Amino acid sequence: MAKDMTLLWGTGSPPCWRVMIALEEKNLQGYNQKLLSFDKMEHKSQQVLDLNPRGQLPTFKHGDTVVNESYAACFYLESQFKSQGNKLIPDGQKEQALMYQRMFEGLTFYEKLTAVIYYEWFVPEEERHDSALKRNKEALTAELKLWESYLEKLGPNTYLAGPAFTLADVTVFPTIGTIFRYGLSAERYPNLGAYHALMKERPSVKASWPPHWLENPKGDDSLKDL
Ligand SMILES: N[C@@H](CCC(=O)N[C@@H](CS)C(=O)NCC(=O)O)C(=O)O
Repeated sequence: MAKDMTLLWGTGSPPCWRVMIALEEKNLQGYNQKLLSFDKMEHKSQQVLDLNPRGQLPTFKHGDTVVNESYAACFYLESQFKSQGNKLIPDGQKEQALMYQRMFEGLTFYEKLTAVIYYEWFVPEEERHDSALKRNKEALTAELKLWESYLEKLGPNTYLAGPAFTLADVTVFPTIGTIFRYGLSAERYPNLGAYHALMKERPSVKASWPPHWLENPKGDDSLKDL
């Protein structure tokens, strides 16, 4: 089945990682995949642009259907392969509402993360200000405290929307994994630390762990003081 799927992706990209986790959870291993290099600007190659005019990764195709946005691809896979692999949208009214809520808050979380870790990539040198980066770090810290409190309220060994693993974990974990890669302190954020440890052991997450993180297990630690 997965032979008619193609994923163009980049290592360490949280949006790509979301789709890779979803594919694993739905037992869709064996899809065609091509690892592209952002450094070499391969995300702007004709192969990508033909499918994705934004020139972004992930770029994903199933048969002749293209679904590039990572959230869209995750919803699409769950809906098309409902009874295959793990069920990713809970039936319960409260659990479902919380899942949607956390998924879309996850976009804000990701935006606040990138405003810090990709600051130099996003902002040309002459427009950078220490005060702006400081403000972005404060906004990320406030966001981290919010997620820490969400997990604390749910209790130990929880996923983001309650006791079941859902699309909220598929879409938001790559952000949390990246934050720890950049040195976030599990002592200062014990609930996020426990969640990160739980998710690291999940087969879908292990199978899709960014290859360059495996090669260099120690990332930079620019978020260690948040
Ligand atoms: N909203 C898109 C975002 C994808 C995205 O931002 N991808 C980044 C890599 S993490 C990218 O390709 N950036 C290159 C660019 O925008 O030119 C999604 O969730 O799929």
